[in-house]
Amino acid sequence: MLETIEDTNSLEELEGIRVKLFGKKGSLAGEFAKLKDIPPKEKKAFAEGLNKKKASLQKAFDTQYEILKAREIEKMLKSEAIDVSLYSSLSKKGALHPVMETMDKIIDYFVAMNFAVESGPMVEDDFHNFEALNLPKYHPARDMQDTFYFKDGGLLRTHTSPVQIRTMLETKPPIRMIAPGTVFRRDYDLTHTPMFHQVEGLVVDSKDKVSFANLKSILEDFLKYMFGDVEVRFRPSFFPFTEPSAEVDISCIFCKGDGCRVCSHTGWLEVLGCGIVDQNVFKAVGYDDVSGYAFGLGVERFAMLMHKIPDLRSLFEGDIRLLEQFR
Ligand code: 2NM
Repeated sequence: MLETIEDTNSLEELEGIRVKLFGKKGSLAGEFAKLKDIPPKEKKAFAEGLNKKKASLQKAFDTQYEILKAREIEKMLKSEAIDVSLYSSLSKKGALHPVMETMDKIIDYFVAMNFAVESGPMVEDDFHNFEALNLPKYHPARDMQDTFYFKDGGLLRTHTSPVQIRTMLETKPPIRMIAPGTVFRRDYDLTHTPMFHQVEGLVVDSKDKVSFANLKSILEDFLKYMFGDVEVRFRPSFFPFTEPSAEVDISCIFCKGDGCRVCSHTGWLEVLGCGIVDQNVFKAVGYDDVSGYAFGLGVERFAMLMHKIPDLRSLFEGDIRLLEQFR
């Protein structure tokens, strides 16, 4: 019987033997049944022999079960193996989200222009997000940004400018940097989402090396790189952290300046804010006798204009039908 167990080649075959041997009507049960006809004197020896036989059969069975089970698992693994290197015409390739693709294109330009790429925390404090940027407490300009506050006084940064502050506090001039990143404001409509992305830039050097002309020149070149052959104009504006300040428009890429719904029939699209860094900002970081220019832009707005996407919110819905158009 031992050989029979060891000769089995499948779990099914082994199961057949298990039933024949150990089953209710199996051969072992039959032999145990004979016990009642054995003379009392011989009973003990008979039973001992039988139990020994049963134990050795059980051991052989268990061993054979492990062997066959292992063989079966191996066979299954082989037959179900997936060749991950195999080409399939059904597989779909992912792609960068249009916002990130736009961000990368912006970063590429400034890296080529020798700007360093810096980053910082999204959870900021009052000093780095406001105070150091010439926005003292109770300054009316703080209403310009609706801020998400934490109970402990921390806040979600409303712009990436705190990265400029941290960079200036950590290093000495000259500085030539951009800060791409996620920012947060309490705003939600056709053209605003509570989370969006900015790229801000900062150049600091001795006073003879920084001028508004430098700022104009690099932003004009940048906007032609992003949007092709467009007109660029600078309009006087106000930011607490720059003086003078300007907003930058490009001629409408939809109507070429003739006037349409996207540009509110002005022929111009606002795309950037910029200016000469206010001396109060330098005072806050301990810089003396330097000058600087800075600028900031919203990446989603750039992505919308470049891809002609009408509703900003569609960039955040994760709808595969939108995303598939950018593969
Ligand atoms: C803008 C517009 C104008 C700006 C200023 C600074 C800093 F830290 F140097 F003061 N960083 N970014 C700035 C200036 C940002 O965004 C519309």
